[in-house]
Amino acid sequence: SPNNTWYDLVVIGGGSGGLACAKEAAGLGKKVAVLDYVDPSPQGTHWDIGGTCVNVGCIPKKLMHHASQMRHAVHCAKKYGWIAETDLQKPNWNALSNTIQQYVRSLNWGHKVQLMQRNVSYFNAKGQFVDNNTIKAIDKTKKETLICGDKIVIAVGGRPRFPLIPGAREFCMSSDDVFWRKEPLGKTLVVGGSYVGLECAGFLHGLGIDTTLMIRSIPLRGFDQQIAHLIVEHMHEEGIKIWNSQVPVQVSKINSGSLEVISQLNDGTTFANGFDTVLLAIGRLASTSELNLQNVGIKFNEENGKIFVDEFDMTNVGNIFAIGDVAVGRPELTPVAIKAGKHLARRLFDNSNELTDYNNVPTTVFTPLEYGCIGMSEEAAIAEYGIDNVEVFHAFYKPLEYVLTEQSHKQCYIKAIVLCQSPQPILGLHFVGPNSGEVVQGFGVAIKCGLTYAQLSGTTGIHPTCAEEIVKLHITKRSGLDPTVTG
Ligand code: FAD
Ligand code: NA7
Repeated sequence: SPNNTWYDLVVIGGGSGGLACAKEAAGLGKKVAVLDYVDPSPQGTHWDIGGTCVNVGCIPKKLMHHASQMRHAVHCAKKYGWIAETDLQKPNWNALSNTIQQYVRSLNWGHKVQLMQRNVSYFNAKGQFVDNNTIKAIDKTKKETLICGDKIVIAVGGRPRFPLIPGAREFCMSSDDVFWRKEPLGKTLVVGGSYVGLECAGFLHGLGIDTTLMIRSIPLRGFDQQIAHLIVEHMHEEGIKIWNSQVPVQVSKINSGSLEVISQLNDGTTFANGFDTVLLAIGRLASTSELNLQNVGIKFNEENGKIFVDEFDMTNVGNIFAIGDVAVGRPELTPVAIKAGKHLARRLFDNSNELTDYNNVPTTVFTPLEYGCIGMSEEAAIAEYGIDNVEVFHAFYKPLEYVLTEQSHKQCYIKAIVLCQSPQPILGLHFVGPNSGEVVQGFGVAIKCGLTYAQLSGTTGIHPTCAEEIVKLHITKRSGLDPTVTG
């Protein structure tokens, strides 16, 4: 009955991880509650159930990326004999964002239906710990409900971080806002060298927006740096302005209504520039500051709010678990959060002992030229095994689909990092080119199975594709030979 507020499982956060965990537990016959609540961004943007991926992450991002890739479509079609009067300039932003938002709303609705079908109780309310079995749920009218659970799962994810500089929260947006904006952005500055910053700068430029990307140190920290630089070089050649080694120190609104950004170089020099929009992508903070973790003594990292967990995703409090972006040391990716949620529910309620494998997780950066990878970067492999024990096979190749349209293939590159010691397992695979995510997914399966260089080379290619260049890799970096693929 609605008055009975005791559950087998209470999940705080209805995003990728929380929903997966709740649905799995309900499927195992357990009584489950999910709380999901979205605090508006400093710019006032808010959204419905489903979390970051559905509303302000993977889904709208990939759709914007895809839309931006269409810019060349008519131009290229003409080369293939299609008759078109004009080239595409820029889309109607309002039409594009409406289409994406409509789709996102259909996903929100789908999540609610799925919870209903599995008899999961959904509370559109913010959760806070009272004690280690009791959660206070506060809805938008400030009404409070106490919800009790045997097991509690924290899956609250994170939100964009804002720098402590004048004007950041008042005048700048983040990835939480860009997908929900009704009006076109105008001349835009994107700040941050993370994948989120690069992807946003990439699709905005592709959508015909005058775009500048500001990077404080290196692009894509943690990713293979040779590839990171190829990606940024490609963005620069596409026409995105790249401003290196600087940070914004102040943002203010000037009379015309546009924004003045004061930036500072490493040597202390400052200068001012005007933009219509400033998008900050300088990292994320876990959404734990209002959970009252101290009420139950849950240990977390003071710097980024992330919760410490063991290999079973358990916090230091025995009946409380944390999964997804909110947990320390987990790759911040949707499929990782979903797997963690499902596995946790099975361990808690189905006598399973299967753990989530947080290693060798494939991923793709959806920059204008996509970058897919799995496993170690070249520098990480060398740091771990020593330069003499690592062989790097590489190739610059030309996608067939680029030939007739004279698109630049300068940065289309592949490398496999191989451990020299028999049986020569592949430690890392990096692919830059069209449809990277589609290409790397299958190789991810092989690497999880322990793929060796001999097995890779023993595989027959599919012709004519870009992916076949991976099984054809044979030039080592050490040899110094030209890695350009010729016919
Ligand atoms: P979330 O999905 O963030 O869900 C947490 C939910 O909890 C949210 O709805 C939040 O509002 C709610 N909440 C927070 N506090 C409370 C509270 N106290 N009470 C109730 N509810 C609360 N990953 C990929 O795999 N591929 C991609 O292409 C990709 N692109 C991305 C692009 C961008 C711009 C961003 C920002 C992220 C992207 N990610 C991508 C990462 C992915 O979105 C996250 O890893 C994933 O959503 C994490 O899931 P989660 O369940 O941990 O948290
Ligand atoms: P990351 O990966 O922490 O990246 C943050 C980026 O923003 C990074 O390029 C930082 O540069 C930059 N940054 C940080 N603070 C500032 C300030 N104050 N000014 C300018 N630039 C700044 O964050 P994400 O949340 O985007 O990535 C999440 C996950 O993606 C991460 O866990 C990885 O698995 C991949 P820096 O390199 O520090 O100089």
